[in-house]
Amino acid sequence: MTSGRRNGARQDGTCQGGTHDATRRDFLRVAGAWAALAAIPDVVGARGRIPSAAPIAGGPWSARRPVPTAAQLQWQRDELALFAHFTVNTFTDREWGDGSESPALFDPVRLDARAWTRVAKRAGFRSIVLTAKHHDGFCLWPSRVTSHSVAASPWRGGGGDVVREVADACRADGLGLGLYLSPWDRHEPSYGSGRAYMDVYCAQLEELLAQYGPVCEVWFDGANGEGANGKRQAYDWPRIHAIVRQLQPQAVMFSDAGPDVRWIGNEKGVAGETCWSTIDPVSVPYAGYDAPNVGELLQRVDPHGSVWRPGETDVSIRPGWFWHAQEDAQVRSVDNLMELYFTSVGRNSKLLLNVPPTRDGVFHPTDVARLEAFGARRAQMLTRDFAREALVTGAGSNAAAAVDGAPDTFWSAPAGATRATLDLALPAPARCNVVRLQEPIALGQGVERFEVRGEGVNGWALLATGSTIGYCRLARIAPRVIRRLRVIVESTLDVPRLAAVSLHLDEA
Ligand code: FUL
Repeated sequence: MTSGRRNGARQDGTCQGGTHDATRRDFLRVAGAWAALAAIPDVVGARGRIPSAAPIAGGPWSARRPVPTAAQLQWQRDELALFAHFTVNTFTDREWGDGSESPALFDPVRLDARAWTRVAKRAGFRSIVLTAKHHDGFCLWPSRVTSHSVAASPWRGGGGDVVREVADACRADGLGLGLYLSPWDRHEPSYGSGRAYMDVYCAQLEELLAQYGPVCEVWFDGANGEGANGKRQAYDWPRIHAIVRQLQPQAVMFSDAGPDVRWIGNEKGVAGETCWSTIDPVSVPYAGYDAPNVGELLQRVDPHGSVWRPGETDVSIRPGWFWHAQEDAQVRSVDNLMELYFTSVGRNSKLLLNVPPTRDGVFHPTDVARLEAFGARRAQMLTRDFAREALVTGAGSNAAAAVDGAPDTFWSAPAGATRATLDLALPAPARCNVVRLQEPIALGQGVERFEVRGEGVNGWALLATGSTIGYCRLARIAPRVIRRLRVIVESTLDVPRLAAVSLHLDEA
C-alpha cells in the first residue's frame, strides 16, 4: 500500500512470469517528487483520536507513555487478517489496471464468499480486508457515483454486490470486515481535479461505511499516480478520516501514516527486529509520503514517539497481489508462512496475508491447503505451553500472572526498577525451540532490551536476546530440554512488566 514501496507490481501493471520487479517506490520516483507536494499533510492524526497516555507509577520516567485505544488493542490481539485482492485485474492478468478495463470482463461465476470466510476462520484469521476498489477504479459494489462497477458487469446479471456478499459471510462466520478503497483511481474522470474527485471518493467511502454493517478496518493505500490528463490529485485526509470516525468510530484506519495503524515499511512480511508501536507522527506525515529510508523507519519507528500507531505487515501468499495462473506453483510453503508469522506477529506487528481469489471467485486449492496447514501448525505449536503453571519468582507483584495464560494479567517489577529478572521452574523438563514473551500493551510498550536464559542438562545457556517485545515476541532457539528459565529485562522505558512467558515446540 503505501509510502513508496510495494513490490507487487511492475510499472506497467503487467505480471510477467511471477516476477514483480518494480516497487511502488520506483514508480513514485519515476513520477517525480510531486506526490509530497500534492498530498495534504495530516500530521496530527485522526480527528478526535489522539491516543491517551498511561500514568507511570513511580520510577524515573517522568513522561506519560502512549497506550492503544480499545480498537487498536483488539486489532493487535486478532494477530491475523486475510487480504483479498480481487477486481478486473483478476481477469486481465495484471497487477495494476489502467482504468480502461471493460466491466464486461468481471464474471466470477462460482463466487462463494462463505467459502472464503470458512477457510479464513479455520486457519485462525479474524478478519478479511477486501479491495472494494483498487487503482483501476472498478467498484466491487454498485456505487451510485460511478457506472464503473459490478452493476455494469455480467456477474449475477448486473445485480451482484461483492462487498455485500463478503460482509454477510464475515458476519455469518464471526469475522471482521475490512475495506480497501484506493484513493488513486485511474478510471474516474475527475481524478486530479482536487475537490471534485474528493467528492466522488468521499461519496464512495460513505457508501461503503454506511451500507454494510460494522467495518473493523479501513485500508488506505498511499499510491497516488498521475491522472490520464497529467493532473495530480491532492487527498484531503482530514476529510476522509472524519468520515470514518463518524460512520464507523470503532474501525481502525491503516496507511503509511495511520492514523491508527501504520504500514510496516515493506511488502516482504518483515517487521523490524526492533519494532515499536509508538511514533512521532511528523516523521511520516501522510499516506504515500516518500523519503529516503522511510521503509526502514516504518519497520522500527520510535520508542519516544508521542502517538500509539502499531505496524501492520501486509504480504501476499503468492508473488503478486492478484491471482495469476502462472503463479499457482509459487504459493508460499507452510514453513515460509510460519516464518512470516515469526517476522510479523512475533515482532510486535500484525500479519495481513493476501490470498487472492481466482477468476471463479474462489480461493485456489493450493492456497486453501497451505492456509489450513499453516493454521494447524500454529495451533500445534501454541497450544502446548511448557511453561504454563511454572513456579515463578520475581521481585514486584503478581509473578505467577506471567504463566497463567491470561493476556490481561501481568507481572510488574517494583516501581522505579530499570532492570528486573523473572525466574521460572518448569513443572517438568521439556524439549522446546520457541520462546514467547508478551508485554501488557494496554499499559503501553516499554522493554528496550532483554535476554532469556535456560537451564538444561548441560547447565545454563543464553537462549535469546532482543530489543523490543511489545504485544508479542517470538524467538526461535536451538531445540533443547529446559527445566528452568530466566527472563531478564535489561533496559526499559517503563516499569518492567510481562503479561506472558511461554515455551513451545514448533515441529515442522
Ligand atoms: C500497493 C498497491 O499498489 C498494490 O497493488 C497492493 O494493493 C498493495 C497491497 O498495496 O501499494
